[in-house]
Parts: sequence; structure tokens; C-alpha cells
Amino acid sequence: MARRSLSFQKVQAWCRRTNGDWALGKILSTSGVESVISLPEGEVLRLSTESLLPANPEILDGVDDLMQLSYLNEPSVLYNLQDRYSQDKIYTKAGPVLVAINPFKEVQLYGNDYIEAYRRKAGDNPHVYAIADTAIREMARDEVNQSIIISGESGAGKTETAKIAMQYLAAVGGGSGIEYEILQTNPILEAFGNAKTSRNDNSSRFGKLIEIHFSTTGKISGAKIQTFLLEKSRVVQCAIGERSYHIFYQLCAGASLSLREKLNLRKADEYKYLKQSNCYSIVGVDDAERFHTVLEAMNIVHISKEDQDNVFAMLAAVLWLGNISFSVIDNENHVEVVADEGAHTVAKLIGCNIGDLKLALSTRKMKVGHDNIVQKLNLSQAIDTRDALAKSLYASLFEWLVEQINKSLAVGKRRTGRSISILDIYGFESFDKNSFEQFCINYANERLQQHFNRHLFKLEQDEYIQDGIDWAKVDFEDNQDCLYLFEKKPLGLLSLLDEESTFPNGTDLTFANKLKQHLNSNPCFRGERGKAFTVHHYAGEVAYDTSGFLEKNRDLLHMDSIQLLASCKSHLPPIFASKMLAQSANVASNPYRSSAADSQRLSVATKFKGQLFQLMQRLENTTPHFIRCIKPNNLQLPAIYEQGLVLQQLRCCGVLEVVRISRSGYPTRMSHQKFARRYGFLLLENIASQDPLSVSVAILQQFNILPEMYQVGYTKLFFRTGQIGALEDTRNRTLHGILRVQSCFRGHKA
Ligand code: AD9
Ligand code: MG
Repeated sequence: MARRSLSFQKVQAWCRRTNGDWALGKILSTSGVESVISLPEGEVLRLSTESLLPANPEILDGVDDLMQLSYLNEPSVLYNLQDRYSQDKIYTKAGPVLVAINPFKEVQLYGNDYIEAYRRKAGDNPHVYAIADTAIREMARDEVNQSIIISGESGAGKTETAKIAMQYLAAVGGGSGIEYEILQTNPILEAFGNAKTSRNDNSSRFGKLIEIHFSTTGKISGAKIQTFLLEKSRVVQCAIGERSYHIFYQLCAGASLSLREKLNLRKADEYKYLKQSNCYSIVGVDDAERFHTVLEAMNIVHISKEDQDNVFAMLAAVLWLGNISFSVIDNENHVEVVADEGAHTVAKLIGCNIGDLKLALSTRKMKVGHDNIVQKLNLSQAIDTRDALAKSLYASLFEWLVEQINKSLAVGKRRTGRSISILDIYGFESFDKNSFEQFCINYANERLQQHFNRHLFKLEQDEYIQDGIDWAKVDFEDNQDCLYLFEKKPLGLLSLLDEESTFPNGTDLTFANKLKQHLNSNPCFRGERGKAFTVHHYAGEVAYDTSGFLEKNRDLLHMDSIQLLASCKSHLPPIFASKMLAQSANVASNPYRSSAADSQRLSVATKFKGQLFQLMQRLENTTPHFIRCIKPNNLQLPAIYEQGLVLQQLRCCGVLEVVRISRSGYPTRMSHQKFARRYGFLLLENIASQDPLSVSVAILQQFNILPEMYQVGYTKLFFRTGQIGALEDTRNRTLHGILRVQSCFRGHKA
């Protein structure tokens, strides 16, 4: 198609610069195989005619729906988005999908005036508000729950977009006051669940689904938040230049003098857990001020002052745990806890006896055969035990907070079952070093991508094919192979990981070797040297390093630590302990457990997979609205649009294919019967057969609907965009005429 349309009259065309970027050039001459092109800066290039792509007429510059482009090639789409982006028009439709390009600055597109405009349908530019508005209307009209599914790479703008959607729902469905509480959950969850990474200063380290419920009158009646897999390793370890969770720095910077004293709080750089990455602040962010925003938000969602203090005590305990050190006491490297300020403060904050704390961190009760023994820990075991305690304290605290928030937002008794869910899950990640966390995050993104594919490609095309219409399939990147690689039993990544995690002698290296042994024939998998392997994800290749995989997947907190928490006098640790015990019910009865008993608990990966399946099931029962966030540069700066980076994201999320399928598809469809009933009376001539199909075909002929504008399926007629409109007009006019004539007659009789 590209070559055919490049006639001599067409003077503009897309050509590739030497750096790979596309530029719009003028064709000076063409000799069939070779063309001479001048670029805007005056440069003249000789290129093969075949490599040129047709440009759209200027009148189509910056259209707000990519569907309207005459030529849907990559440079045209890139240019269109860039043109809009440069005017702060960050939203563009791609058929049914909203594309949002991160402005990395404040844009004047939000707030009450805009909300009001979209509510009155006066806002006609693509917008998150428009998507939220459609969701509200379709929820009421179809009585079907809705979902707004936001995806994109890390830093692309998902969390901001989710908040903008919530803002609209709150404004339109507000009134009871609960909407304000719902909005205030954001600063709390971001403080506890977001952190600065190398990709994003406010990166979500957990996935979130918020289900906002509505009453029959369309008012918000409550909400429920579900979170997915918090990255807890960050609490004890993070890369240079990154930070741990915001709340730690906020607490250190913003706590009042009395709180500071109560928690024996120091500056952030005095805590080893925060010190190791050598990064304490974020440009443009005042942690102390944010701390007060979080306090305010906690008040609004009814977390009592007392509970707030309990929360801060746990945070301080985690920080002080990191400062606990050990001294080696014999030549087998066995250790004991140094009873310094760190240990004493932890004991005080969690409310336990210092002796119990020292024992829990330096010994382990074991069952060997029929005997119960107490084993001393060596240095690295003790450090692992301490870090595991810190991680699970933090993760339990996060879980508990979400529970409190949910209690406060609880959907009232007048539950209608109508809801709009907003999904903001961590974006696809590929760092220099990728570990278990990226493995899980990217797996989640594969699942989500499949949901997107299913809705926008597969279900649509399946309907055409089922009804037997002539349809050239649009190819899309199916990610089924990659999902198989993860999920296949017993020889998939997740199963093999679980298997290796239960072997007492399993190590990260034996795990990596097993993968290579069983999966090397899978096209999405490649074994690498040593402990590494590569997965070919829909969004690109990612090399994973298996170091720490088994330990993170097992996620063991030893019974000694759980018992320590259970024995604590302060409020939260015993609550956390009973939760942990419930999750590992099998091992609760005996403090001296064997290592076999450990494996009875679900592994992290299996639990996560279960959560994702549940999520997908929930989403399947909703009408989805998709928003694709795009990151225009890796510098987190405004006004920089890197073509290559944008293109890669457009490609991997299938935006072009979505437009193609929507445009070449048949969005309007009606059964033969319905069509014949609806328009049959417009027929000017009687036809011999009265079967619905014959009547339908006669109508199509009478109205001169061109054959390429419709398709006749086994049960339905399929129309391209806009075709039914003309028929409806005639029908309305005719009905109107009939009514007028009838009323005229009635008038005569009277
Ligand atoms: V991650 O997968 O959680 O690491 P997100 O959630 O996709 O990522 P986020 O929403 O946090 O990205 O956006 C990153 C930053 O981009 C924000 O902190 C803002 O500074 C900036 N951003 C994103 N969207 C907008 C917007 N609509 N207006 C202004 C924005 N700034
Ligand atoms: Mg986010």
C-alpha cells in the first residue's frame, strides 16, 4: 500500500534519518527505485523509494483520534502524538483506547471547570474525564460493572491517571462525603507503598485495585481497596540512588518533638536501612510537609490517634531493627545480639523483653527426629532473621493499614452491586539487574496484556469468524506463549521455582540450571551464563538474575520470630502474629517445626498467581475501558519526546493494531430479524420472500448501501462506522411523516 500511494503528486513522505528517527521530507524527484528527498533543515537525502512511507495531508495534523488518519504508519502516528503533545494535548484516542502521554509538568486540563464541561458533554477532547464519564453512564445504562484499566511502563503516569479518574468519579458521584475519604486514601497508600526508583521518583511498589461502589441514584456509597504483592525487600535493601518507602523519610523529617522522643527517632541518615542507598531526598519534595498531609489523611479515614502512634512505633521499630548488630562468640561464627541502643529501642517499641528479642534473633528452635533442639545462628543466618522480621513487620503493617482503610470506606448496607473499578498495577520493569520482584511484576503485566488482547482483538475477531463473515484477520502480538512459559505445569517458570523452593538443598544456581534444562526449547526463554535467564516479554526482553529467588519465594519468617511478635505487649505485633499463624496454620501447633512443615505455606509466587487469577476473573465480569500511559523520555522531564522510546511502547501495547482493527472492523451489528423488523416498512416494493434475510438484503439494495460497507453473517448483519446512521435518519423522517399524516387525519375527524 505504501508504494502505490506514493504518486508524483504526493510531495511529502516520511523518511528515516541516519539516527533512526523519522522525518517529514519533500520528494524532489523519484526514479522508481531511488528518490531524492529534502528535509526541513535543508539536508538532501537519496533513499530507496521503497523505504519511504506516505504522509497524511496537513488537514489531518493533530487529529484527536488516530482512527481518522488516512495513513496509519508508525511515523504518522508518532508525529500526530508529538504534534499534540507539544501543545499540551496529552490525550489522544486510538479507537476504543485512550493514549495518555506523561507531560512531566502541570498541564491546565483538570479541575472543576473541566469536570463540569465533561459532565455536560461540552468537553469534546479525549480525556481521562471522558473515560470516567462513559464508565458512569454505561454502568447505569447496562447495569454492568465497569473497570478502568490503566497500564504502561514504570513512570508512564498510571498512578496519576488513576487519581484523575477518581477525582472525576468523586465529583460526579459525590455528595455523601465518603468521596473525600476515598481520595484521601491516595496520600496514605503512596506514602507507605511508593518509593523513589531509578525510573520514577514516586514509583508504586504494589498493585492496586480500587472498587468504587454507587447507589441506585448514582452516588458513591463506599469503596474497597485490594492490593497486590508489596515489594518488601526494599525495606531492608535498595539500590544506590533509590529510596525505601517514602513514609520512613517523612517520619524522620516531619515527626513532632514529642513523637520523636517517644520513638527515639533520629535523622534518616542514622539508620542503616536508609543509609545504604545514599539517597535521602527527592528534588522538589518536602518530606516533612508530606508527613503532615499523611497525618491529615489518616484523620480523615478515621485512623485514631492511638492507632497512628502504633503505626509510627512499628515504623521506628523497623528502622531500629536495621541498626541491630551481632558479635561473633565462637570459632563457628555463631553470634549474639549486641545489646546496644538499637536492640533496646526495638524491644521497647514492639513491647517485648530484650532477652526474648536477643534469643529470637540469634537462635532457632528445631525439631530433629524426635528431639527438640535449640540451634545457634551464624552471622549471615542472624542477619537474614533480623531482615526477615523487619520485612514482615512492614508488610503486615501495610496490610493492616489497608484493612483499616477498607473498614472506614465500607460499602453500606444499601449495596447495589454497581461499581467502577480502577486498576493501577506496577508497570513493566526492566533494570540493569532484575530480580524476583521484576519477575512477578512483569508476569502480572503479561496477564494484563492478555486481558487487553482478548477484549480488543480476540473477542472482536472471534465474533466475525463465528458468524462466518469474510474477514482478513489483523495480526496482533499474542502473548500466550509467554504466559505458558510462566504458568505451565509442571514445567513452567512458576512450578519449577516452587519445586526448587521446597528442596532443602535447592539453591538459586540449581534453580537456574533446572530452568535451562527444561525450558530451553521455549521460544520465550533463553538460559544465560551462571544464575541468569532471559524472558522474551511482550514489552521486550528482560534478563533475570536468580540470586535471592528461592529465599524471596519461600519468604520464611521463622516461628521464633512469630512467637516473639505474639508475646509483645504493644498493640500491633500480636495482631500481625496471629495473621501470620493463620496463614501457616499447619505449623502453628508446634514451635519446633521441621523444615518440611515450612513448605506447607503457599509460596509468594503461587499466592501472587492466585491473586492475579482472581483479579482477571473480576475484570472479566466488567466492561473494560483501557488507558495506555506512555513515557516520552527516561529523564522525567517535560517537553522531551523521544521517538524511539514512544514507538517501542506503542508497539508493545498494540496501539496501532487496535486502531487498525477498529477501522477495518464492523462496529455496528444487528440480527437479521431485528434489521428486517426495524427497516422493513421502508421497502417501496413488495418482495416475494418474507424471510428476514431476504427482507434485509432488499432494504440494503434499495438504500444503495455499498457492498464494502457491510457484511452478511449467519445470524447478523455487520456494518462499518456510520452506515446505520443514514438508514436511521430515513426511518425517523418516515415515521415522523406517518405521524404527521395520522395527526392530520385525526384533526380532520375532529
Ligand atoms: V510506576 O509503574 O508506579 O513506577 P506510574 O504509576 O506509571 O509509574 P506515575 O503516575 O507515578 O507513574 O507518574 C510519574 C510522574 O509523572 C508523576 O510523579 C508526575 O510527576 C508525572 N505525571 C504523570 N502523569 C501526569 C499528569 N497527568 N500531569 C502531570 C504527571 N504530571
Ligand atoms: Mg504508579
